Amino acid sequence: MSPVKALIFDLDGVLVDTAKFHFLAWREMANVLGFDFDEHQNEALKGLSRAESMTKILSWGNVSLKQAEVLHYMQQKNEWYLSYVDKLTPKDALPGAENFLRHCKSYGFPLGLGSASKNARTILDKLGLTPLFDAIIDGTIATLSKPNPQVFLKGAEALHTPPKNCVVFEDAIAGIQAAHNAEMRAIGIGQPDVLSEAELVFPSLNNLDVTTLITQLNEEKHT
Ligand code: B16
Ligand code: MG
Repeated sequence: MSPVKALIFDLDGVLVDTAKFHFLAWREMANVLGFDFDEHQNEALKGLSRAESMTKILSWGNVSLKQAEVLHYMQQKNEWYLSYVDKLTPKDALPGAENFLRHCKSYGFPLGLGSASKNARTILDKLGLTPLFDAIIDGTIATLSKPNPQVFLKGAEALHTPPKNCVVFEDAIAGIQAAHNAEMRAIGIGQPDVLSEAELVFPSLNNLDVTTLITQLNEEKHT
């Protein structure tokens, strides 16, 4: 059993709920293009890159655009999205997130962020969480989307820790798969039926104890 030496966190859905802002901004764009989509469809966008989300949304509306228009609308969506992000404060971190990060740090674990978002640093700054991270790998550094393991492998490298000694916290199925593709163990944050591929699943980071969690992980038959 490989000892746990470093922890890597996804951002959206684990530390903060920015999915609702992505939804509002993408929906604004869809409405400008003459169609609509709902929150259920939005679930399928979680963890996807901006460009992949754009492709999926345009297919829902049966809209085809020239490449220059695609870039224009993605930029417009990002501006709308950032206008919501701009209002974030430290109180918007998900329940228990900051406490858990501090608790893990107090046990000496190096912490990494592994997010597909190109806006990850802005969001962490708004939440006041940036100083807690020893490495931040975001969508400006990782070019291959989850379930590709690139974002987490780069995180492990930046934390000077072999992948097998890293544990990932993720809310998206593709993110759990990315962790496993990196030969890391994955803790799901969300619903057990959705995140059944994860070694362990919790509803949130609230009230988690890192030593108990590692004990449970070591008892897991899949590890
Ligand atoms: P941006 P995560 C992801 O963040 C979101 O889940 C996904 O919905 C979004 O499309 C992606 O970031 C890119 O975000 O447009 O800000 O670059 O879950 O990997 O932290
Ligand atoms: Mg996520």
